[in-house]
Amino acid sequence: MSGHLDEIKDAVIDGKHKEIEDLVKAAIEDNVNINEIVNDAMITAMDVVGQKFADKEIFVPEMLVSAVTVKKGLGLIKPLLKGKETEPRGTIIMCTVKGDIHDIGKNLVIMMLEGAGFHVIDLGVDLTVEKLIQEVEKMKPNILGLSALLTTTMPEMKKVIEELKAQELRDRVKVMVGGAPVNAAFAEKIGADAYGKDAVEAVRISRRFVGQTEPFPL
Ligand code: B1M
Repeated sequence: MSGHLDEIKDAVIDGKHKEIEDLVKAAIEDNVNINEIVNDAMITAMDVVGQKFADKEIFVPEMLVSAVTVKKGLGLIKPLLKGKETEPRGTIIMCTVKGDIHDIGKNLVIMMLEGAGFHVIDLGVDLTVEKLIQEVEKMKPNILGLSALLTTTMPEMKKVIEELKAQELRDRVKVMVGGAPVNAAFAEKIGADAYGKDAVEAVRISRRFVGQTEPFPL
């Protein structure tokens, strides 16, 4: 691993939010691959942070400072991912489900989708089923993306899908689910259309889905 990647990874683990931007800038200037900065330095660092939290070596405040550090770093990466397409490929609503405020993964997926030319409506975190259904009816997206990082909030994804069915909207929108505790078997069990393992996979799936839904009534 290049020295830059080690430095960025350590800065995230140690929550050095004042230093992260200079470190990421330096890596970009030295032509370090952006995917490596994100995957091999930042995401790997968050896994270390998660393990330290599980082992009770650190607590919520430290985990939060690491999250802030990643967000600042990603802020510099975002403009570099912007795509060249002028016509949006399709519309995607993204959010983290009710009871869950983790948003780094969701934001990363959004950055990649926007870079690939999708119009993404970010509804943020802790989204109620009711609000989501309202937004689907109003914004008529091709795809609804749901993220969850807690095992306790995964059932919210099922609730959303059931409510889409109850409101006769299920055929009009593809549902993609993702987040660390989610897997393909869970996605299938709750009736989602796809499980996105990571941001790259989410883009691949979204490309496949656009144009495959029944249009919303006018
Ligand atoms: Co939380 N937290 N956290 N946390 N946190 C985890 C998830 C945990 C695994 C840590 C641990 O114990 N090892 C654990 C969950 C355990 C479980 O459910 N079994 C946990 C816990 C317990 C908690 C609290 C309950 C702690 C407490 O208060 N006692 C609390 C819950 C708050 C709440 O949500 N109600 C809490 C709080 C927090 C912070 C606020 C401090 C902070 C979040 C800040 C923020 O997001 N703005 C935080 C953090 C940072 C983490 C860890 C360390 C890192 C998460 C992360 O950002 N990963 C996490 C441990 C871990 O995951 N290793 C942990 C990096 C990110 C890029 O990965 O989100 O998986 P990820 O996204 C990936 C893929 O999953 C995928 O693409 C992304 C890029 O590859 N993906 C999708 C994600 N969404 C997708 C959607 C798609 C497709 C792909 O389509 C729609």
